[in-house]
Amino acid sequence: MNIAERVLKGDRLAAARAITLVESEGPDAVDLLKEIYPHTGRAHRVGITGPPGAGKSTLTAELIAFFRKQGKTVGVLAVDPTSPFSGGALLGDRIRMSDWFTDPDVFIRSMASRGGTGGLAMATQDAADILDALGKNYVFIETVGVGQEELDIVNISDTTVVVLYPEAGDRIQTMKAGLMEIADVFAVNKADREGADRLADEIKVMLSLRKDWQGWEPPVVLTQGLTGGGVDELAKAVLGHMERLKSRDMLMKRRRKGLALKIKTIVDAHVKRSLWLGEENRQEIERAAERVAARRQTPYDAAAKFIDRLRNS
Ligand SMILES: Nc1nc2c(ncn2[C@@H]2O[C@H](COP(=O)(O)OP(=O)(O)O)[C@@H](O)[C@H]2O)c(=O)[nH]1
Ligand SMILES: [Mg+2]
Repeated sequence: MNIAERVLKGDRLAAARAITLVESEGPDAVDLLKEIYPHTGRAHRVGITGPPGAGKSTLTAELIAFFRKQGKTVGVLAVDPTSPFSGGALLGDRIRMSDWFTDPDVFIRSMASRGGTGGLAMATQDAADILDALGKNYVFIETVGVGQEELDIVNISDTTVVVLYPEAGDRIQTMKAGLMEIADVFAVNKADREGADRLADEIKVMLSLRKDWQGWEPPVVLTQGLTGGGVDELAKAVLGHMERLKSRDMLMKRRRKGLALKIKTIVDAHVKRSLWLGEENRQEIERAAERVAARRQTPYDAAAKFIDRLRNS
């Protein structure tokens, strides 16, 4: 049996190897995805994003507990440049991510960050497909919500949970705009601390100013990662969002949007690569640079001329 067949049979080791393949972006990965793809699309993909230290990993570990109690299987992809499994590593925590390492129905993997080229989002999406093919009912994707690449989470998840916490005030201010746009569900974590209610109210006020939620107003759930408080409600909000997507025929629409972006990204990368592979195009650019340096042409005219030449060739 090849790796793809083993993944489809539920072989965890094969899934781990398959994810390493997509991380390395080789042709083997393309073949593998071709084989598993008809068997994907079943898992509910849930993005968990928010600032570092908000409690994403802690809440994810709690959500795993919720879904495992229902007999569901779970995959977790942690895209965290710092320490993906630090969540709940401290004494006194109820459930830690690492507590799930030995459960055969939970698959946890951290994705290696390769310097924000967009390749990480791509590999993460492929990895989600692999866990989907492996038969996981839910795939959680944890990312740190800073910068543009991480906001890609919205394009690879069916439901996006934004985790915030009271002390993060300033940082949240700067990220608010982006995070407000992408959240399907808000978790105001560390509800045991002061300011949680106020933050939840603030979020609700901001949400009320928006009009284009298309039939889904993101719930704001107070959670306590350390005690598990509010986690049932959070899980139900996530499930409710999926229900709504399905009942309004929005699931396919949402997925198509994300997939269109992915196809474009693949085409972009291919075009870029093949464009500068040949000596001829590179030399043409060198000659153009001479003309521009001699002030006979602007860079824009040179580029337009180059594009014209490509079109006619
Ligand atoms: N006080 C308090 N601390 C929490 C809560 N949830 C998580 N933490 C702690 O916050 C820290 C960061 O949690 P972690 O899950 O690693 O955050 P992540 O970076 O968003 O994944 C850890 O020390 C957790 O134990 C909570 O509800 N209340
Ligand atoms: Mg984490």
